Amino acid sequence: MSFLTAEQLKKFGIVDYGYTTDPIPHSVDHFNQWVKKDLHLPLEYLAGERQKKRQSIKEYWPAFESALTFLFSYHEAHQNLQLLYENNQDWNGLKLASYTLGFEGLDYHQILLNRLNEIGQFLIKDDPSLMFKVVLDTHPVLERDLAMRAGLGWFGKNSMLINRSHGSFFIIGSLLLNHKLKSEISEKFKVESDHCGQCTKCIDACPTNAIDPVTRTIRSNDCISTFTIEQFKMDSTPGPNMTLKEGTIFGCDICQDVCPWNKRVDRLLKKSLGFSHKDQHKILNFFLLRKTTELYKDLSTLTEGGFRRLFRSSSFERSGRRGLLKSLIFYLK
Ligand code: B12
Ligand code: SF4
Ligand code: SF4
Repeated sequence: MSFLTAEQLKKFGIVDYGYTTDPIPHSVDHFNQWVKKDLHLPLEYLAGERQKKRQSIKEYWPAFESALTFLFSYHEAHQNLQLLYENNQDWNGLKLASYTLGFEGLDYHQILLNRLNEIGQFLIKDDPSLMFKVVLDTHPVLERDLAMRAGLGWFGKNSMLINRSHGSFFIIGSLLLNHKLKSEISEKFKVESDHCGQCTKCIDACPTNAIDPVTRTIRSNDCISTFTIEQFKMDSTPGPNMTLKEGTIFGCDICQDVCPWNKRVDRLLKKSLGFSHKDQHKILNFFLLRKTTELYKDLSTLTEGGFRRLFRSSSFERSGRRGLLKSLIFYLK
C-alpha cells in the first residue's frame, strides 16, 4: 500500500487489505432472503431499519465514495489455543473462541477501533478534505460482502470470508471514505472466485447442524456462537438442536478449525511461541486451566461488579457472568 509501510501494517496487525468503490453488496438478495426466512432470529437487530441500511453503504453514509478494508488476523491465538488443547495436562476440556485471546486478550472492538482511527487520521494528513467513518462489526454494513468486493476473499460454505493466504481467522475492519483514492490503489483489487470446491468439512463438522448446505448460510438460532455470545439471560431458550457437548462456552470455531484453508495457514506459520500477555494468561487460568466445578463456583459467587472488574475490556464483558454460567451448566450435567 503506498500510504502504509510494511512496518505500519505489522504494527497494526494487518495481514491484508483491499479497496472498493462499490457501495452495493453483491449478496444483498441473499441477505434479504435470509432475514425473510427468519434465519437471523433471535438476532432482531439484523431486520427493520438496520436491514434497510445494509442494502447500500450510501443508505448508511450518503457521503460514501470508496472503502479501504483491512484483515486483522488472530490466527496465532487460534494456533496457540490448539496447542494448549492438545498438550496441556491441566486443560479442563472447555473451549473459547480464539478471537478472545487474540489482540492481547482484550476486546477487539476497542483495540481495532483505535487502530482504524489512527489509519484514518494518517490519511487525513495527506488530504485534509478527506472524511472517514470506521466500520467494525456493530455497524449496519454487510462486512463480509464489503471485504469480498475489496478483493479479500470468497464466502466459504460456513459463510466465513476466506482469504487464500490467511484463511478465515481474522476480524474485518473498514474505513469508509468520502473520496476515491488514486488509481494505482483502485485498480489492484479483483474479486476472488470460490475455492471451496467439493469440500463439505465445515458442514459435516458443525455439531448442531447450523449450516444450511443449500444456501450456505447459518441458521442463527442453531449456532453455538449465538447461544453462547449473544444470548445473555439465564432463561434464554436454546434452539432445537442446541446441545453443547464440544466444550464450547464462549463462541465456536469448529467450522473454521476443520477448514483446509486454515490448516494450510497452520502449516505456513512459524512455530508458535505461546501466549505472552498478562490478560491472555488471566483468561486461560480462569476459564481453561482448572476444574470446571471450581470455575462454576467462582462464577456463581462473584458479584456482577466483581465480574466486570475482573474482565473489564475483554470479550467476556459481552456475555457477562450470567451468559457464561448459562453455557457452563451444559458441562456440569
Ligand atoms: C450477525 C453476525 C453473526 C451471527 C450470524 C452469523 C452469520 N453467518 O450470519 C452469529 C452470532 C451466529 C455469528 C457468529 C460468528 N461470527 Co459473526 N457477525 C455477525 C455480523 C454482525 C452480521 C453478519 C450478517 O449480516 N449475517 C447475515 C448473513 C446472511 O450475511 P453474512 O454472514 O455477511 O454472509 C454474506 C456472505 O457470506 C454471502 N453468502 C453467504 N452464502 C452465500 C451463498 C451464495 C450463493 C451467495 C451468492 C452469497 C452468500 O451473503 C451474505 C450476505 O452478504 C457480522 C458483522 C457485520 N456487520 O457484517 C459479524 C461477522 C460476520 N462475524 C464474525 C465472526 C468472527 C464470527 C464467529 C467466528 C465468532 C465465533 N468464533 O463464535 C462466528 C462464526 C459463525 C459462522 N460460521 O458464521 C466476523 C467474520 C470474519 C470472517 N472471516 O468472515 C464478522 C464479519 C465480524 C467482523 N467484523 O470481523 N456472527
Ligand atoms: S460456529 Fe459452530 S455452531 Fe455455528 S455454524 Fe460454525 S460449527 Fe456450527
Ligand atoms: S471447510 Fe471446506 S467447504 Fe467449508 S469453508 Fe472450508 S473449504 Fe469451504
